[in-house]
Amino acid sequence: MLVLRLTVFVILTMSLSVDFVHAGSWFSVGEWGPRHWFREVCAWLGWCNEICFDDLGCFTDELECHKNFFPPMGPEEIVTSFTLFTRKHGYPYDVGEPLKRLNTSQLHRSSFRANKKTVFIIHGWGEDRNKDWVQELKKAILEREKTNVILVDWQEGADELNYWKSVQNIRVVGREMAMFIGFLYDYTGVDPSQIHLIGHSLGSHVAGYAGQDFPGIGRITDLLRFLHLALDAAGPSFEGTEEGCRLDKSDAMFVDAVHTDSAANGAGISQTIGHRDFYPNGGYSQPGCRWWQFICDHARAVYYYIESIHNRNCGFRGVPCESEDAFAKNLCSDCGNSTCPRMGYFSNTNHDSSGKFYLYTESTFPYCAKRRRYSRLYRKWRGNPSKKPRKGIDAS
Ligand SMILES: [Ca+2]
Repeated sequence: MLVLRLTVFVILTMSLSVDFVHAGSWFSVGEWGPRHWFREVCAWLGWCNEICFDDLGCFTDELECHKNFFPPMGPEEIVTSFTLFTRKHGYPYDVGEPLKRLNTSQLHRSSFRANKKTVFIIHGWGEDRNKDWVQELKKAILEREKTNVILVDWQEGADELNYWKSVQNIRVVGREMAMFIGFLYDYTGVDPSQIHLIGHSLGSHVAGYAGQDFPGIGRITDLLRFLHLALDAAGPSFEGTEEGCRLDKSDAMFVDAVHTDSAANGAGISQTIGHRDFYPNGGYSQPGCRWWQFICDHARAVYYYIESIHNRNCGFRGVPCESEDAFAKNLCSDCGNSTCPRMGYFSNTNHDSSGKFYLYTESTFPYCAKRRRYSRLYRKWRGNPSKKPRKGIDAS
C-alpha cells in the first residue's frame, strides 16, 4: 500500500514540472489538476503540514481543526469573487460591478463610496451569491440605506460534497476577504469600523477568519450555525474549539448571532459565539416548520433578519435569559431599566447589554411578535415546562 501511495506521489510530483492545471489536459481529474492532487496526497501521507498559495501566504495545521487530511483548495480553484451593488443602477439593484483586489482602476470607476457603510454578504455551504436569500437581503439593505453591498461568491469551494473540505476552504476565502478589505482600505481610506460582514452557515466563519486577519472590522453577524453543530458528534467541528478555528467575539468590534437551528439535542446552543446571541423560540426549531421541512429552521434566521430591515414597527426584541427553560417559565420577562435589545440588522452595536437573549416569533410572516406575547404563545407552542419535561428536538 505504501509503495502504491509513493508511486502516485512521485507521478504527481513529476507532473508538476509541467503545469497542466489550467490546460485541461488528459492528466486533469475533473476540474482538479495535478497541483491539487499533489496537495491532497501530500496531506494524506502526513508529509505536508503547511500549504502555501503565492501572495495569500501559508496555512498550517497547528490547530486540531486545521489538520490537513482534507487540505484547502487553492484560490485558483475556489475563484472567490466580489461584486458591488449600490443604488447607482436603481431598483431592484440587480446590476453588479465586479471588483478585484489590486485592480485600482476598476475600483475607482465603480460606484463604491468610502464614506458609506460597507456590507459584505457571504453565503454558506452548497450555495452561491445567486441564492434567493442573498438577493433578498441585498435588496432589503439597499432599499433602506445608501450603502455599499458586496456579495462574496466562493461557490467552487462551497459546493464540495465533502463538508470538511469546504470547512478547510473557508480559511482561504477568509484570507482573501481580509486582503480585499485591506485593498479597499489602502486605496479608498474606508473606515474598517463601518464595515459589516454578514455570514450564513459556513459563511459566518469565513467572516470570522477575515476579521482575524484584518483586525478592527466594525461588526460581524452570524446568521445561525447549522450543520457544523449538527455534525459535532461526527468529527472535528467549531463547537468547543479554539477561537482561532471559528467566529468569536474577538473577530470584530461587535459580533452578533441569530440561532435558529442549533444541535438537535440542544447541546450546541449552550455555546455563545458573540457579544449578543439571540435564540428565537429557543434557538433550535422554529414554529411553523414541520419536521420534514429540513431547511426550514435553517432558513428562518435569514428571514427574521430580512424582516428586521423592513419592519419598522416591531423590533424583534429579546430578553436576557440563561436558558430556554427559564425563558419558557417566564423567569426572564423584562430587561430591568434598560431597553431590550433588538435582534437583526438594526441591533445597536454598543456593548451596554451583551449575552444570551430569547424571544418568541410568529409562525408565519410577519414573524416579529410583540414582547408581551412571548410567554403565552411560547408556552402554547412548546407546552408548559413546569408541567411536563421538554422532549428532544422540538414540538413536532
Ligand atoms: Ca476567530
